[in-house]
Amino acid sequence: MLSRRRLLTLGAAAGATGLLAAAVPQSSVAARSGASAAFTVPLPVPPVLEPALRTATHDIYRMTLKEADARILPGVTTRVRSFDGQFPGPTIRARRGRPVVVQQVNELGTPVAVHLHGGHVPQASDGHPMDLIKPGGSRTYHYPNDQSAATLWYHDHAHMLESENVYRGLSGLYVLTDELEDLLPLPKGRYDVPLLLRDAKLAGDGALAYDVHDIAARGTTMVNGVSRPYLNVAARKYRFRLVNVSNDRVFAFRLSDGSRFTQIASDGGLLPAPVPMDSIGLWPAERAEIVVDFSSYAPGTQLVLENLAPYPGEDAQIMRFDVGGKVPDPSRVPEQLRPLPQPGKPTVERTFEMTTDMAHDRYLINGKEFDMDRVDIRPRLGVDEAWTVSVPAGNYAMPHTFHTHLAQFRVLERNGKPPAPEESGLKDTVPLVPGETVRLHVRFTTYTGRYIYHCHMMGHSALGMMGQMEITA
Ligand SMILES: [Cu+2]
Repeated sequence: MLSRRRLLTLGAAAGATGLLAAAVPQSSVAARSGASAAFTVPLPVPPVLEPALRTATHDIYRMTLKEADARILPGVTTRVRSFDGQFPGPTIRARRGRPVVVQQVNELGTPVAVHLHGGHVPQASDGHPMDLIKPGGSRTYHYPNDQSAATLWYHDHAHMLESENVYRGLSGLYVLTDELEDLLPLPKGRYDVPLLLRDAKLAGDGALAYDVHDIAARGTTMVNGVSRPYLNVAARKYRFRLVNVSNDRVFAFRLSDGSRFTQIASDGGLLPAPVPMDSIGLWPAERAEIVVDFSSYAPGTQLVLENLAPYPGEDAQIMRFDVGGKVPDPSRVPEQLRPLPQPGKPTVERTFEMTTDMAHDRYLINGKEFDMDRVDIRPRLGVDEAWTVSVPAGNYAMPHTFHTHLAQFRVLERNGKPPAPEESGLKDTVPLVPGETVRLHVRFTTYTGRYIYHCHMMGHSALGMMGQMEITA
């Protein structure tokens, strides 16, 4: 069940951003949003990239960043910035303990920096906003894959350019698996489907229209790069990897008949135990994995994935599941998924206040805009830290998402209370509406050097809501 706290959070976000405030699962979004366009396009699944080379110890990939034509709307061509000609980018499937090397060749006219979101990677491979690949250049990133199975994603992070680059298409999926996850009887193979969700504003000719501020005008939603797809599903259980690859869009999903599903993972991988839900919030850069059981539906049933928090006048329908016949289903959701250690007792306290100075279009952390020449905090390796992140009430009623590079953290408290079960696993991105405070447990291991933390509403990070840390041994 969606916790009351989480629901209130979503409701507050909806109100705060001018979305419909009535984010109530029982209400009929379909009725409210009126007539809708048909679901005419089958859901594409981003292709899994083949390694250019497999050595005894590494998988080596090569991608080219270049412009490409996408088909977001049926019969309409949209020019995008792409990884390897794909929109979204190709999927990398990686295995814990087996490092991946990716050479990125930049054939775009803009500098880029490729960041593996949620990844535990050495500094030189983190895609720091100043470590740019200039047009015509290339860079090789090393991903050790020394962390638990998780749904990660890669995207551009070039300072002040990331917002437009990502908006124009520079993101893709990175699925990390491990032995522990393999042993669980969860839906696998073709029954494990990624859903990369985002929005955009399309001009009359199909071109992507980008305005860093005009986030409410992005009325075209996409799943895996197309608007309003359908997916033929068998009457059995599926695992869906929901990834919000939007710049600034807050989603809250439900199934059109209000039926329950089960959340099994958050940003950093499997939760300790499954959480039944009837709706789920997903903020920019967050991931949630859910299992949906279609076995109780008659063949021919159509279920719509709806957004409970559309902007006024927006279509709330995201995609449709068309249920087919029953097939054997050996999968199940076990009562225990993956135990998580109790976080250590923090010995360092830090505070991060996220504010906006609208008069000057400045987005600040602790009163400062990002400065690449300034180090804001200096965490030590292996030290348990508590980070208190807040968005002051009344701060232009602007929600934010706090994300740190390099570490998966744990939410210790939200507004002074223990986090909801679905927020109790490994996280790297956490939403806040004005008036909220979260207390996080953060601990850096293995890698030293300069990394960043920032708001993952990309319009905000591009306008300065970012800080720099230097991690030392
Ligand atoms: Cu923000």
